[in-house]
Formats: sequence, structure tokens, C-alpha cells
Amino acid sequence: MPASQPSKMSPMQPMKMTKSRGVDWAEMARRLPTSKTDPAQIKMRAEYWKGFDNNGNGYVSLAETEKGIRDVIKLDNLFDAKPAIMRAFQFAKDALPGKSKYGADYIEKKEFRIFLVALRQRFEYFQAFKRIDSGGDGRIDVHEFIAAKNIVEKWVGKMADPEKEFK
Ligand SMILES: [Ca+2]
Ligand SMILES: [Ca+2]
Repeated sequence: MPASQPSKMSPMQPMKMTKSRGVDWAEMARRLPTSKTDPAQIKMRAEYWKGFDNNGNGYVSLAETEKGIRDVIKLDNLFDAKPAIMRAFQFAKDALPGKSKYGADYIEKKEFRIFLVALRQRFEYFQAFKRIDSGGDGRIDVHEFIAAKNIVEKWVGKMADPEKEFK
């Protein structure tokens, strides 16, 4: 069974692959305060927000997001997951309607928790994707997809015919 073979490491990015295997999920949960009710997390999130909104204009741009993950959250694995950061930003920036002129283009404070939740989720997808993309070329072909059936099913549920699902 191809699925039981250890995934091949890309000769181009050995460091990245090694790093991504060492994701400390418990640490990540501690550093991403997403709780709606826990006072400690709410406080931590408010402090994060101040750190993220570097110029204090009430909006967080993609650049500020990346800087915040590097300097405030300080999780290397997360900072390296650029596609996950980008997608979480895109998702959160216009998640809540508002009257402000630039609201739809930037993350506002009211959207910050949504951003952190989205970031965690996109990061999990990103890690799953990296495990599936055994060729390391940034794409998933049908063979990798079938070989990674078990991982994919964790996200989307049982597949009757993986080859058909891929198309
Ligand atoms: Ca700002
Ligand atoms: Ca917004």
C-alpha cells in the first residue's frame, strides 16, 4: 500500500519539512487565544491586537499580520506557513460588515478573533497538504491524493471512490 510508505522528503526543502514535523499543537493552542469567554484569553487577545496594529490606526494589513505572527505570537511554524496566513487574512478582513471606509480591506478589532480561528484552521489544512504533497512540488496529483486518502478523509469524511472525488 502506498499510503503506508513514509512520505518522501523533497530534496529542495529539507529544512522546511523537518520543521513542519515539529509542530507543537499544544503550544500553538496556548498562543492562539480564540476563546470567546475565557477572560485570560480575551485579555491576551486585546494585547495581541495592540501588537498587531503596529501603527495604531485600527486596521491590520496583511503586512502587519505577518509581522505580528513573527513578533507577537512568535511561532516559527506559523510564520513560515505563508499561504495559511494569506488565506486567513482574506477570510477575516471582510468577515463582519461595518461602516468604515477601509473595513472590507483590513482586519478590524471585531474581526481579530475570527482571524485567529481561521489562522489555526488554515494552518492545519496547510500541514495536511504538506503531508499529502509527497513530491514537494506544491501541487497534489491524483496519485498523492489516493495515497493520502486517510489524511483527506479526516477532513472531509469517507470517500467511496477517491479517484472520482479528485476530479
Ligand atoms: Ca494598522
Ligand atoms: Ca474588516
